Amino acid sequence: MPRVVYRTCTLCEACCGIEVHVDGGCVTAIAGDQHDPSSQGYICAKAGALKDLHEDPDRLRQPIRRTATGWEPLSWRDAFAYAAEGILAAQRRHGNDAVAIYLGEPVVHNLGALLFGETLVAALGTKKRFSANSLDQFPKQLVCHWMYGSGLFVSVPDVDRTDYMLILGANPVVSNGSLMTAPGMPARLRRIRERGGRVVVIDPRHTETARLADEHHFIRPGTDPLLLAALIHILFAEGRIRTGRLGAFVDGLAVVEQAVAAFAPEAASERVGIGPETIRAIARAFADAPRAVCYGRMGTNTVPFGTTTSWLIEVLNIITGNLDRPGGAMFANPPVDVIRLQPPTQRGRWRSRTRGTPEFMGELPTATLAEEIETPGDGQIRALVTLAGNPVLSSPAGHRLSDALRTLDHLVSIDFYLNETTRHAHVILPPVGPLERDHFDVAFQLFAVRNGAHWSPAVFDPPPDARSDADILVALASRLHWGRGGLGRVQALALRALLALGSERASRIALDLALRASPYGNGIRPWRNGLTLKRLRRAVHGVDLGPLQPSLPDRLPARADRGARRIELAPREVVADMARLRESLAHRPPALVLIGRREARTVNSWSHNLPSLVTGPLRCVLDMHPADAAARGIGPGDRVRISSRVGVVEVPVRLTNGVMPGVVVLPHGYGHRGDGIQLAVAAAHAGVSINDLTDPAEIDPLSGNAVLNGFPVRIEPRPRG
Ligand SMILES: Nc1nc2c(c(=O)[nH]1)N[C@H]1C(S)=C(S)[C@@H](COP(=O)(O)OP(=O)(O)OC[C@H]3O[C@@H](n4cnc5c(=O)[nH]c(N)nc54)[C@H](O)[C@@H]3O)O[C@H]1N2
Ligand SMILES: Nc1nc2c(c(=O)[nH]1)N[C@H]1C(S)=C(S)[C@@H](COP(=O)(O)OP(=O)(O)OC[C@H]3O[C@@H](n4cnc5c(=O)[nH]c(N)nc54)[C@H](O)[C@@H]3O)O[C@H]1N2
Ligand code: SF4
Ligand SMILES: [Mo]
Repeated sequence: MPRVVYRTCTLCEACCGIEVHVDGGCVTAIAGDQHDPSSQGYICAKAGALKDLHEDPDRLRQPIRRTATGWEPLSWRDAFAYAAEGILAAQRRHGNDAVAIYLGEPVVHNLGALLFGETLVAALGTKKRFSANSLDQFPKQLVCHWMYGSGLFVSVPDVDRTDYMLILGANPVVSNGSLMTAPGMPARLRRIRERGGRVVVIDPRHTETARLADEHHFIRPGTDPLLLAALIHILFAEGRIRTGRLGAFVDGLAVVEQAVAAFAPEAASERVGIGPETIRAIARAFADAPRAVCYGRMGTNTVPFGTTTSWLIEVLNIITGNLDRPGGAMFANPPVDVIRLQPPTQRGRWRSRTRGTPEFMGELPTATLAEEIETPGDGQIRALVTLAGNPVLSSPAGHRLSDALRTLDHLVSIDFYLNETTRHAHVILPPVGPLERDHFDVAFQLFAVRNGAHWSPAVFDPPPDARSDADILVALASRLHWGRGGLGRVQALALRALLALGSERASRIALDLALRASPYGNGIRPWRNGLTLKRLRRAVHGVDLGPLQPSLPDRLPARADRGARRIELAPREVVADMARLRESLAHRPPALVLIGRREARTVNSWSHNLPSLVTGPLRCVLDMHPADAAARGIGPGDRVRISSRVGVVEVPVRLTNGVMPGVVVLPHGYGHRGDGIQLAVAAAHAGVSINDLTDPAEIDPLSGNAVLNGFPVRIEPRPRG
């Protein structure tokens, strides 16, 4: 019988509502759900690939173990025992911190992995936790931790009500928005202009987003903090500071004025690559707009001044009175209030053994993972668990990490692909695919531009003897606990309850309680008409919970270091970093720097095995300005050799005026070449990995975030023969 299941797409942060049309065990079509209040029918080209993923013959459906003669299937029982044994052995011999965990990006698109990943981390009892967070948005989260009191209390651009949107280092038309859950960005940007507003894009590339903007300015990679400091400098110099009602609970305005004093537009302009008069015009237009917002993403985070740049963006929004007001930068009020349900975020409880960087939110920088494995001594990593991650393609010097993984005593990968990372595993525990499990977005409602909630039921029953991420995590955690007893009493009781209920029922109960406890819920009063899981499940298209509301200072998270609910406009460590920024003005910039690129039909490193996403022309090509090419004797379509401090790759070149001279652009997520991967389609579109060039020695010193954009490279024509 044909049927339709309504749910959300789990492939990116937009969380679009989709209709999955099914006949028997087959997906017949995937369409946008017109009745989803958030996405209203919008989907991108990737949604249809959920069908490919469901059907992918390369997707692992049974645990496998590496043997001297190749991979060997084994039962779940044996797989869990084998996985746990190796971890326990390493911990017995070398201590808990000899076992690390890496959590990849898809964890946040997976309710079970999000909830029970924490259970596994607790059972491991290790300080060696790594994730994609430190390859991505940690700078922004650290700034929110310092300024607002929680790394999870993240400001979001109110794109639907703003009159002026200044976009730095983000390409939401292709990425579909990040730390901004806003499906259908092209239409939302167009509507800003239709209502008389302006969209201004600052990017070293003339991006797909820039094409929809009123203004686009090239910027030299990594210099956004200079531009932002100059904008703020102008606002102080011209007496345009208007904190409005925020003034009552913001501290540190005078410190900020001091901190930007040296950054007049004339001082910054040359390095930034934007003229002083243009910088002045942007500052004035931003300040004069009735409602304005500055929004920065990957290009402002994965750079040497990631934290300081992210801070200056918040400062610009606050000193123009645009924080916590419609059309500015606002805070979502999610149906599962993660901030209230979790202990406050922390930093600096321990440090990286090799680099001395402080832990943030329990994590160490992923840029240090390889050296933590390589460097002998107390706390050397001997065993690793990867959960939904492919750090060999996604982290700096991935080729070096690949070699390091080979030396581990034990690697357990929870993943449904045999890819560049998991091929080094001793055992792979593959979960079901996204259509075979329920889902609810806990993470992305925190970043939504409009409050809402959507329950996504499984489209198919999982195949017999299959396990979800939740099942796998709980089973592995309990085996570790039985073997070592690492959990505290409360956690051990919770684990027992989990095992008794089953992870699926346990997640539903937890979610129902969280919804009831939220401002939209009925508490436990059955006569009140609030949100419960039952009601949510009946609303198959999802529910709208209204526009974002001003909510400060009341909702500023309570924090240990300050009694009152106040905003710290000038956190000490970022202010101190302004000295480093000043010094950077004196450095000679490299002749050629490399930045990344996302393309419409990719999902980081793991979409290239989905046939519908790899059709069309070759996409792992280097974009280069014709003048830079001519200076090096390079013609269109030539293969070139790119070298950085850490590696060399060869790719074809595409000449375009759409990049700034002095900047070259390569997409990430490619490089499907290693022996022993089981990705037939991806291997035919292998490309090269940009992360064989990125340098793990370069990090943002405050957050430990990796530098993935704007690093120096040399480019030569490939030697012939
Ligand atoms: N140079 C450069 N590097 C980058 C970036 C860049 O812009 N430039 N971007 C960075 C960013 S923003 C991110 S977020 C990271 C991503 O870094 P990672 O998360 O390490 O890498 P992904 O490519 O997302 O790989 C996800 C893995 O999860 C598996 N997977 C998918 N769904 C599931 C699931 O439901 N359960 C389980 N168990 N596994 C699943 C896939 O098979 C794949 O192996 O890459 C970063 N790396
Ligand atoms: N199609 C697709 N969508 C995705 C993903 C994907 O792989 N493919 N990945 C998802 C993930 S994990 C994330 S985190 C988001 C990321 O979402 P975005 O941040 O919106 O995506 P990016 O394409 O990385 O955009 C970064 C932009 O910064 C620019 N840039 C680079 N360096 C600088 C700089 O120094 N200054 C300035 N001003 N700009 C700079 C780049 O040219 C690029 O346009 O996308 C998500 N959505
Ligand atoms: S934008 Fe595309 S990939 Fe992202 S959630 Fe929507 S349909 Fe899925
Ligand atoms: Mo990301």
